[in-house]
Amino acid sequence: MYNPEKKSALIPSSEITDEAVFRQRRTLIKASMTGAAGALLGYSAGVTANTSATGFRTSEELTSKKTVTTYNNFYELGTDKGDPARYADRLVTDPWSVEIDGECNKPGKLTLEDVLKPHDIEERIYRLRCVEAWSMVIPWNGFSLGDLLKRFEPNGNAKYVAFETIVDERLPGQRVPVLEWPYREGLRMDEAMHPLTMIATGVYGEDMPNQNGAPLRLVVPWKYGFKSIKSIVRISFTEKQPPTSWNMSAPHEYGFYSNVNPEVSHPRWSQAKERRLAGESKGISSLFTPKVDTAFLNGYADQVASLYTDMDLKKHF
Ligand SMILES: Nc1nc2c(c(=O)[nH]1)N[C@H]1C(S)=C(S)[C@@H](COP(=O)(O)O)O[C@H]1N2
Ligand SMILES: [Mo]
Repeated sequence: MYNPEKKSALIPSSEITDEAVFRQRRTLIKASMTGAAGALLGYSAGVTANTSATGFRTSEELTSKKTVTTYNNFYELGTDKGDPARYADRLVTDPWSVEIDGECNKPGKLTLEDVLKPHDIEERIYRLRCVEAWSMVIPWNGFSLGDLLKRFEPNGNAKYVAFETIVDERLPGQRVPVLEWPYREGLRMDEAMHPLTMIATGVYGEDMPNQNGAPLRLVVPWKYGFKSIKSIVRISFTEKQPPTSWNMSAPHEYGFYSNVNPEVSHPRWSQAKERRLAGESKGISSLFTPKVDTAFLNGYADQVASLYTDMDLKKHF
């Protein structure tokens, strides 16, 4: 089994920037003050600037609300990182409904209110690691996807869950065939039911901004960001592995699983490090955005590695 702690101890000291060392010390101080044992262990084990995330929170410095809401990927609104915020009002979220279909006993079309009403909203601080090698630490509001899925009573044939984003002629990005619309994503049933997998309805304690995927989106913290599909209008229980947008567009570059893995390079770049857009950093163009080691399963290995025992994650990338 791949051990991220071991790997981190092997990184030559020449790769440790002053900035990383500074941040490491600062986090150590923070961790010892709050008694965050997980963070402390993560740091003492090696030079990595990643702590392991325990439960629903990581103790790392939050990415600023400004960066979280202005540096986005949401191709329905455009491919530039600034487009989603720029064209946010083109996404109309009222009225909103979600269609549930496929292998379940209780399919149907639910209003947004019916989808959300029975669920208690809590805050979870998750890392989100984009396949483009930048990452953020984001305080989401929402609940476990599994609690929602159970309500529809998936049957014995339900092996996967598929998700679709809204299609609407008012969305400027959908006039361009960069991807085949609707945007689609999918999870294996056990991944979907894992308590870390989240339906987010807000960020920074406020309603979800349109550019972040209002009114409800997925957040799967141990997978590359593109799995966290925004503005969901359909959830389908399927027996076969469902088609997913990025895999359809470039199958040799983006697999179905897309678990964050520093050992498996993207064909065009390494995935071993990431630029952490923390604090007030303005986005990836900032020269001062520090690079940190990418952690196996984005630091959530203790919680989710058991989903992949006996699977070759180089083959199932
Ligand atoms: N519908 C839809 N969902 C999407 C995307 C998209 O283009 N369309 N981009 C994905 C990618 S690549 C990333 S990294 C995350 C970014 O989420 P954020 O903008 O809230 O940080 O959303 C994901 N969900
Ligand atoms: Mo991404």
